[in-house]
Amino acid sequence: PDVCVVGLGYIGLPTAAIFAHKGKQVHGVDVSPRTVAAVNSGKVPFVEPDLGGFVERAVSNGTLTASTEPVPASTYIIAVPTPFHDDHSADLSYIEAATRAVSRHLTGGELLILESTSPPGATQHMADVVAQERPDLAHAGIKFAHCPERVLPGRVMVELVENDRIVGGITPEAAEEARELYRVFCEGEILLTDATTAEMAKLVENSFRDVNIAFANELSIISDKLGIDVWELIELANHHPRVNILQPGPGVGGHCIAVDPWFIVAAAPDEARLIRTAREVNDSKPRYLMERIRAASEGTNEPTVAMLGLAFKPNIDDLRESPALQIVHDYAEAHPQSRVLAVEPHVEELPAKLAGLSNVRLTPTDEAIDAADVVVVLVDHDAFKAIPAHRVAEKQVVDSKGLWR
Ligand code: SAJ
Repeated sequence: PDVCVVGLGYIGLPTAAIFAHKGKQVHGVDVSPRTVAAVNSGKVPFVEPDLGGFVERAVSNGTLTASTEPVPASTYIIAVPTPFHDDHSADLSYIEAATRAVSRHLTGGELLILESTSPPGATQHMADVVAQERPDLAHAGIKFAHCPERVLPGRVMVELVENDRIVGGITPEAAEEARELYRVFCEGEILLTDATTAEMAKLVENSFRDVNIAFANELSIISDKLGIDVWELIELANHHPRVNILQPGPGVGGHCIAVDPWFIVAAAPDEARLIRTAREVNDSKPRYLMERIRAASEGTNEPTVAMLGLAFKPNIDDLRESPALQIVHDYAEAHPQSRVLAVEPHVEELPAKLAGLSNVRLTPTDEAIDAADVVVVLVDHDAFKAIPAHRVAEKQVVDSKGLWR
């Protein structure tokens, strides 16, 4: 094949499918036999609009195949997870394992591209792993580059094509070659740099958003203390031509923005003071809201609390690293005498994390509001925005998203 993509998740599979769509011969690799079987039968094992059609067509016309082991190819793209350890430093074991698996098939002259979001130095580390595994190929012209993805889940097939991309090479030749490859489908600008700058660019983009959300979250806590409406405050301040404050909420979720800034902190612990504090501010927001819920239910024996939303952001069914889910779990666990009615129109059953708590029940929106002493807004799904304020006029309300200002 022309391209071998290792890791068929949220990034690897769309990338494999779009290369195949553009006529490249692509082989996908995943450690999960279930994922491999799904792809080989033209199916997508997760939810992403439009991806299904691309995969189905590519598999049926033979341009996309999959297996659990890499195969010889001229280019390898590694798109595996980079979780973090308890001390917040990056866990590179998936990248290392993928690189070792690929190493066995190298013959010289190949291009290896790291797409996984990675701490500074990870691309060089990949080169070091290959050097260690294959000393026989020390002068065989193997090239290494980092090309971070920046697509928004839910819009991946559009953003893959339209977004600008950064390509960082261990050498300028590696970057040039990677640019030629991405030109096949990328209609945005492709900007060249070195590998470490490319690694940092991705981390910095998500940290920028994290720091700005932390600013909004801090303002919401200050506003509560001063007895003013943070939503009105932000709206007014944003009328200034050079001010654009983001929206506060229950915290920051998902598997990117709440993770990536820690890689910068781990790389420069004494210097990354603002970035670390922003993480701490956002991570502490669930605890702050739990205290507000407790205060709102004070004086009510065995209070019934309606919790609106479990997802990590509006209008999706993704519960990964969701602060809303954490709040519902922690509150229910700490207050066994409370009856917790979890409302999430995008899921059909109580998520595993809540299933063990006997005082939590997945409840339809209207039923939960009618039964509640306290109504808590955790996610601003469109379905909740349609609820008129008079429906909660008689209730205690803790509104983390400013639904009923
Ligand atoms: N959030 C707020 N207030 C806001 C905006 C967001 O509290 O004003 C919260 C959301 O509710 C959510 C979290 O932040 O819990 C993150 O949501 P998001 O929509 O900002 O971002 P993600 O995690 O879905 O995707 C991000 C994107 N990065 C940037 O916008 C800089 C995406 O482009 C990246 O590709 C993706 O991370 C990634 O994979 O790294």
